[in-house]
Amino acid sequence: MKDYEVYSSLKVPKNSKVIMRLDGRSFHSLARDLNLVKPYDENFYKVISEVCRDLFEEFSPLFIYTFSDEISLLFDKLPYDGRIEKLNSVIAGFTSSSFVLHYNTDFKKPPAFDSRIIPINDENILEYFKWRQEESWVNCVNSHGISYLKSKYSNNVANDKINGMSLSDVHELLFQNGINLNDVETYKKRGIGIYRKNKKVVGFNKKENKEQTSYRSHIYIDWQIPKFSEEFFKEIGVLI
Ligand SMILES: Nc1nc2c(ncn2[C@@H]2O[C@H](COP(=O)(O)OP(=O)(O)OP(=O)(O)O)[C@@H](O)[C@H]2O)c(=O)[nH]1
Ligand SMILES: [Mg+2]
Repeated sequence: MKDYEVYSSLKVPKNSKVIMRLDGRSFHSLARDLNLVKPYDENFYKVISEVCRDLFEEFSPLFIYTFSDEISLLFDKLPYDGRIEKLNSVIAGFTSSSFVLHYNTDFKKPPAFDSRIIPINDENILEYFKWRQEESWVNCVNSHGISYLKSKYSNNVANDKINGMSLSDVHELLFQNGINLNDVETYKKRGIGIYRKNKKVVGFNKKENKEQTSYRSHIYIDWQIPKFSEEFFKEIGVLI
């Protein structure tokens, strides 16, 4: 019967870095069911950031990036010998359970995340994360735009209006009405990064009878990430 498990030996290419992207299933409905604050729900973002910490501790990626209901993990070494079925199912399952544990509320339906695997070359890592960060900005402008329009018009009219507008139109509309997106918190515009950072630890060396400085790495949740650049990825040790 094992012969029927035709996909179980499918693996990611050897020696390739890999990005896994998870996305909340029907989180539009989940946001409605849980009465999430629009356009940005601070508690939801805190929960997602803790899910990312769990993912980092469990699977040791190089870097995680998250905004809205999506999470991208960059790996250089993969668990399960790179087996695609294992990776997609275990990591999506782990993410969903972590989300439920951290949310600690009554859900109408069990939340789930989908998962995809993207093999990536070093040269394309920056491009990938810039692409997702650009999407985070689009999401920021549009979600503020639709919230503003819904405060003035019916849902249908607001949806029609925003569909006919470019990103800069929405930006301008918000600005004209006293909402300056420059003043919005960084994580809403650029998302959140999770990576290892060195912490300085000053101890006392009894043998040598003097203070000693060492560095210990810890998982850092960066709510103030810059616009992604080569320098940023070099600084956090993802690119050389
Ligand atoms: N109110 C509120 N909603 C949020 C927030 N973050 C994410 N969402 C919701 O999550 C959705 C994510 O978009 P998508 O992933 O495209 O839509 P989805 O409903 O999850 O659909 P699928 O991913 O295709 O299953 C948004 O449309 C919002 O409705 C938040 O901070 N506040
Ligand atoms: Mg989704």
